[in-house]
Amino acid sequence: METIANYIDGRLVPPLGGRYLKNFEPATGQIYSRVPASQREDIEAAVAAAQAAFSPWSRSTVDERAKMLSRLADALETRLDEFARAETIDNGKPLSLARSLDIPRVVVNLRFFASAITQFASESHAMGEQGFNYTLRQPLGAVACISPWNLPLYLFTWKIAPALAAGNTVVAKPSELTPMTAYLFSKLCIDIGLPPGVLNIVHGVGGEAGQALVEHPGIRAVSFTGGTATGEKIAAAGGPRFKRISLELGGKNPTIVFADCDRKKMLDTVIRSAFWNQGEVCLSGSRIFVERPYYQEFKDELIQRAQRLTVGDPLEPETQQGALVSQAHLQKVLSYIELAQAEGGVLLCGGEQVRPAGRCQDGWFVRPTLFEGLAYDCRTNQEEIFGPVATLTPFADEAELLPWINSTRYGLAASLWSSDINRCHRLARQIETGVVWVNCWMVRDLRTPFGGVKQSGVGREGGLEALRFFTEAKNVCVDIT
Ligand code: TXE
Repeated sequence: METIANYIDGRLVPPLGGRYLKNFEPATGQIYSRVPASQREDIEAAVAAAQAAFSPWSRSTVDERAKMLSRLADALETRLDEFARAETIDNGKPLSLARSLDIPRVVVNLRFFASAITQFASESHAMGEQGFNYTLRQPLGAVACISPWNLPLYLFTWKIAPALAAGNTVVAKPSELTPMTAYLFSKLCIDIGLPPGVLNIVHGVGGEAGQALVEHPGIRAVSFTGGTATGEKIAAAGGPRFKRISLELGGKNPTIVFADCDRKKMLDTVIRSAFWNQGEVCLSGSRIFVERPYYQEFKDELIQRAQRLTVGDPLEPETQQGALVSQAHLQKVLSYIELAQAEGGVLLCGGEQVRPAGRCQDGWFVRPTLFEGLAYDCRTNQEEIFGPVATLTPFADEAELLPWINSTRYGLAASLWSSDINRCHRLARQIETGVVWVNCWMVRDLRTPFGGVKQSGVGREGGLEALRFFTEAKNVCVDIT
């Protein structure tokens, strides 16, 4: 059984307290490795290493930092299959997805910020004959990146890449449920010669290692992706310590289908937006609103497609739906399926745990599930389930639809389907989310601002927004009179 190590000051080290957590393979329900249960003293060591590395790293040239990130991307690209397999075993997602999306996106994240930092400019404000101002964008120091389990290395690198590119040093804590690819990544950092202390990776439980990291006085900023309840704790710990905080939290995203849309393209996409990655995506379209005249036809087609999705061993090439990340999460999703029925929902398909024959019989699988007949404001339609469960609701017109869409405490993303261009622009303005996709879903241009409103988060990631988050603006005012 593999024992995962922390990566501190350029070395792989055991947790100082010697405690470990069990790491499970979701597809089999079996323990397959051990993860450090790091504590405050491990965080102390990692922050000290990051602080010591800050001066040389922040003074290195933009080209030097870009080169390091590119080297990491190149090294990872040659080991794509190994990383994809490790991600699948650790998280439960289909290998086809880890191979085509997760790990290629890691390479893109690293390359994108290697390039973006070379284009990162700052402002200048002229004051006529009196002089001028210019803005320096300086790195903050040691920063924390805390990432979740649903897109493990993808979201991990989405945070560390801009932080490092901007000249900060990092203490990162991956989710304790999916630590493996971050561990493999730490070996890659050693292989390519990343200077010690620039990136430190500490594994452990959120409430222990994560909380100690957020509270540490040496940490200047915290970039977090995870659940809204955890986001609240991070804001509560970081706020009074005046840390800069970016929070990417949950979602309860509407998919809005008008009868005049391109139906083939829409159906191909909606089936993915509802069930892709087992619905464990903050952007997943879990509330599907359909214009009434098209409702019955849409419903019949979506049910058929959902029933055709193959659920099973994520390592098998034909599998489309893998396992949920943990037993606790499986129980959470099943409890929402019960709740939906108690709230009067009509089960259209799925609604049950699956026990595939063979090596995955004890894994944590749920069949893609659709409900109809639920009020827009019931708990099933208001709370984030984060599993393969979506609801269908017919609507009459925009006036009826809008309050329903905007009724949740979340506001991350929406996907809007219609060929009426004016309607699309009109609704895009009125939907209360940080991202609106028109006639698409999950199309990502990494230069765009990414994040949510209301309880979906604070701040924006992506492109210049991320580089601005990880730098401090200093105005230098020059009087030339
Ligand atoms: O995630 P947590 P959980 C949602 C989804 C899911 C729910 C709970 O609805 O069912 O959140 O998931 C670290 N201080 N999302 O509890 O706890 C933790 O170790 C510092 C949406 O598994 O938010 C991990 O590294 N860190 C989401 C990270 O936070 C703490 C993705 C995320 O875990 C901490 C995941 C603390 N006090 C879940 N407590 C999205 N937005 O994509 C935990 N952590």
